Amino acid sequence: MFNLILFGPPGSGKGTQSEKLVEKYRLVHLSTGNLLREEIANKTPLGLEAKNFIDKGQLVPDEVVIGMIDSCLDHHKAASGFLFDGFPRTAAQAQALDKLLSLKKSEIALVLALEVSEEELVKRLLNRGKTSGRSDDTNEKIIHQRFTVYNNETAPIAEHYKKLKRFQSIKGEGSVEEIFDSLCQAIDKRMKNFAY
Ligand code: B4P
Repeated sequence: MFNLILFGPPGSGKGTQSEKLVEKYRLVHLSTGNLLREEIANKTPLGLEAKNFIDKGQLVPDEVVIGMIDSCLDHHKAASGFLFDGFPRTAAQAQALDKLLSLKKSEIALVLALEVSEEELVKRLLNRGKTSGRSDDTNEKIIHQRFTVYNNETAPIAEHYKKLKRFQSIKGEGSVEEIFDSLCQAIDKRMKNFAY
């Protein structure tokens, strides 16, 4: 299996690039953001709980998202690889992911981190908020709260993957196609040297 994590702050283009990458590399796309929004749209108890956190710019509790990922991995037993989009976001989630993959005798092959300035991120998120109806994208205060959570809880887990030499930063500003090309180059290079 070839497992990839797309890493980066809110609005860095993880969702946008994931859609293109899963098509090209035939990976199963696991976006915790999309899974949570589906639960919210279906008004499930999990969705109602998650909405409270998302609306405030906070992370949904670890046990909720880890449980979701666990059951998704179970549903795709024959997958040739996964693209994790927006997961892991905390140290506990990163540890849980390592454990779940090792049970499948697998691991993370590569973490690609999209680098985008905060000014550009705010612009993109407010712009998406105009049409998406996403409550977490319309209020600039909530957007800044999401950046604070990212800097405190998510950014530090990059160290774990840097130690394993599985981490690479990618310039996340420019056209969607330019960024996609940079991501593909990094993936192709890693695939050549990865036994799976
Ligand atoms: P997510 O759904 O993961 O979303 P995101 O971080 O806001 O956005 P992403 O980086 O995917 O940006 P996109 O491509 O859409 O998370 C939402 C919330 O769910 C979190 O805040 C949290 O509360 C909760 N959650 C999710 N996962 C969790 C976890 N593991 N643990 C706990 N809680 C969790 O791009 C953004 C915009 O930019 C789009 O409008 C796009 O069109 C535009 N754009 C993209 N690329 C561009 C480019 N190159 N140039 C210009 N614009 C671009």
